[in-house]
This record gives sequence, structure tokens and C-alpha cells, in this order.
Amino acid sequence: MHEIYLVAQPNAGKTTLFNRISCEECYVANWPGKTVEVNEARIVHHGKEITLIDLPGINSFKTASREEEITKEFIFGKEGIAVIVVNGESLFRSLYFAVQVLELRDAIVVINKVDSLERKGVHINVEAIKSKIGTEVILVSAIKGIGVNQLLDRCLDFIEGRIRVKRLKIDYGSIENFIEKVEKIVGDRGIAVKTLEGDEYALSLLSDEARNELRKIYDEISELYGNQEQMIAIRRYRFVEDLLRASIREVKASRYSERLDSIFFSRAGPFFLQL
Ligand SMILES: Nc1nc2c(ncn2[C@@H]2O[C@H](COP(=O)(O)OP(=O)(O)O)[C@@H](O)[C@H]2O)c(=O)[nH]1
Ligand SMILES: [Mg+2]
Repeated sequence: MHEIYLVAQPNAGKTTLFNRISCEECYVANWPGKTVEVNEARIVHHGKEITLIDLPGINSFKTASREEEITKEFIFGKEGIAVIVVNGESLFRSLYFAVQVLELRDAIVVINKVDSLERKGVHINVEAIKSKIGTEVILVSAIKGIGVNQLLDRCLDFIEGRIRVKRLKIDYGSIENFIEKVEKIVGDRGIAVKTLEGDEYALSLLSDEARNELRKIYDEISELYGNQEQMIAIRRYRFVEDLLRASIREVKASRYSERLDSIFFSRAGPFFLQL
């Protein structure tokens, strides 16, 4: 049995997508070892049985309600297939979250609410996004059912090894050599970046000895550059900005700047630390 997990910030349209795919076969399951319930559904696509899991929405890596903790642990793990649902109505904030997931694990990306983007005259160049983030990107309207079959096809391709994804590697500039050092200690670049951001879950995965070694590296960085968490956020912020600039095009000419502003700064505001 293959498992597909939907991962997203609240309001991305994850549950709408889940319901669209799963029709009647849904049930509520208990997450192993936790008293948290998640929606699951058993589906069959091209003769393959798949369990679809609607993980609790997670606002950011910093928030950690009991429900969000499950989603976070899943992201750090390697099991199953992750489908990240990006909110097309909040592209910047949503992609900022998505790239953090892609730094940690392989996943397929869905950009949802394309019906709404189309209405606004916004065109997304899927190939440009794909080549920058190194994985499959599918445009979907969960409400209208657009792209859903294609998503399931790509999931099967993934399950059966027909597509290969590349782990996302953002260039963190002057602290790259420190990231490499931490990677040698923790064994994974994504986790190395998260530990440098002070992520408590990432730190909890390490031995006391590894944590001590890390402390020395932190001290070195902060002596040289100050706050590494902020440095990472700025670089990641720029990566997403570049990603959007390379892949978003306005089809209609009217109210151009107003709409572009809403894509780049909607909800999150222009200040990266709110992300
Ligand atoms: N325009 C549009 N709205 C959508 C789409 N999918 C979901 N929504 C809306 O987005 C909001 C959040 O959807 P929901 O599925 O509850 O999101 P979740 O929090 O990620 O589970 C709801 O108002 C949905 O109607 C879509 O494909 N297009
Ligand atoms: Mg939901």
C-alpha cells in the first residue's frame, strides 16, 4: 500500500483537494502514538491502491500545536510521498513554506486555486518553477477538479520510480561552509539548515555530543556575522522572490502593479521575519 500525504499551510485548499480525490472512501484515523485524528481515504488509481492522508495544516516551522507537530515530524521523516499544496492566492508566503519542506525531503508540489489566478490574469510558467525547485509542479484547481488526475499520475510516476526529484539546495552565501560543517555532524543538509535556524524539533533529533559541537559552530558564526537565523531567512526570501519573478507573468495589462504586489506580499507582508 502506497501512502500520499498532503502537506500545507491552513487555507491552501488541502481538504478541498482531499475531498475531490477521495469521494466516498474517507474515514477518520488516529495518528500512531498520538491522540490526534487525521482524515484518510483509500483510493485506486490505474489499479494501484493508495492511502491519501490529509495532514493537519501547519502555519510555519515555528508553530507547534499538537496537530502541527505531526505534520512537522512527517516533513522531517522520509516515509510516504509528500504532496505540498501551495495556496495560489498567497503565493509568496506559501512558496516560502514549500521551499522549506523541499529542503528537508522529496515532494511533489501542487499550486492550487489556479482558477482564481486565471481570473486575475496571472500566468504561471510551470517549467520555470520546476527547473528552479527541482521537482514536479502541477497546477490544480481543487474546486473545479482541474489537474487532479495529472497529480495522481505524477504520484504514481514517483511511486514507480519514473520521475526523479532533486533535493532543493538554496545558496546561503557566506555561511555555506558552516552549513557543510553542520551537515557532516547531522548527516543531512536540510536538517543542518534547520538546526542553524534553532529549530527545536531538528535539535531534538541530535545526540548531546552533536549538540555540543553545534554550539561551537553557532558561536563562530555569530562572532563573524551576528544572527544566522536572519541570514538564512533573507537568503530564502530572495530565493522565493527570484522564483516568482522567473515564473509569474501578467496576461492582462490592467492594474499590473497592484496585482503583482498582491502576489509578492499578500498576507505575509513584505517583511520576511513574519514568515
Ligand atoms: N478559488 C479556489 N478556491 C479554493 C480552491 N480550493 C480551495 N479553495 C478555497 O480555499 C479555502 C480553504 O480551503 P480548505 O480546503 O478548507 O483549505 P485547508 O485549510 O488547506 O484544508 C476555502 O474557502 C475553499 O473553498 C480552488 O481550487 N480554487
Ligand atoms: Mg483542512
